[in-house]
Amino acid sequence: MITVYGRRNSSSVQLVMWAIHELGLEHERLDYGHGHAATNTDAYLSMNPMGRVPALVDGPVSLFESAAILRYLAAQYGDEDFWPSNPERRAELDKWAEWGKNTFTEAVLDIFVYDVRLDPQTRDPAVLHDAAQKVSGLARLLEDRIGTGPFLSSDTLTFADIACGHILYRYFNLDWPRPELPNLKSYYERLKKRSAFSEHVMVSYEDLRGSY
Ligand SMILES: N[C@@H](CCC(=O)N[C@@H](CS)C(=O)NCC(=O)O)C(=O)O
Repeated sequence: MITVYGRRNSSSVQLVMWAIHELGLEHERLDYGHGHAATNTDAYLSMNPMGRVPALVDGPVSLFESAAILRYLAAQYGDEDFWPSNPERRAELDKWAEWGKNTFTEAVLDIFVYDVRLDPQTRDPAVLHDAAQKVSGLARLLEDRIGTGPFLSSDTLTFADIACGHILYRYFNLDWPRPELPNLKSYYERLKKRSAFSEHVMVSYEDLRGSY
């Protein structure tokens, strides 16, 4: 049985939970992190020495870092479509998975911090301007890569869609001047139709408002 430690309004936890549900894995999720059980205990730090969420335990396997967890789940439980065994085919997707989880997600989270986590009194509009410029440029890359899709692999959803797509709920719901990108919008609409996405990624972040 897989155990996930982490609150459902964390984007890193959402990435893991989306993957678990796409793969149909038996699991439990326990609420840890901001506003929930503490992550600075010895027991928790033995699973994730960063004291962050998520952590995952699957029998003898104990992991932290959501992208590493995603790749583990994909390699252990995914089929050939979700996690291609051919190194070239997988690497073509993995470069976008890496970019999605690091470059793109981190940039979107700068807008998240501005729009949601900061007290409105402390916001500097110049910060939003710079973050919006950056995210817009990155989103245009994803727009071109997706094209008419339907997914990054072109026909079926893979681990790379989860790494890139898990942050799109925030991308499309935060208050910022989004560029018009029709391919990205259609891709998001396709993801929204998946029950694993709507249940585990489209999660309210209102509890995090003003929490910096
Ligand atoms: N790179 C890490 C980031 C982990 C991280 O920063 N998690 C945030 C939530 S997204 C966290 O633990 N926040 C503090 C808390 O919830 O106590 C990963 O992808 O797992």
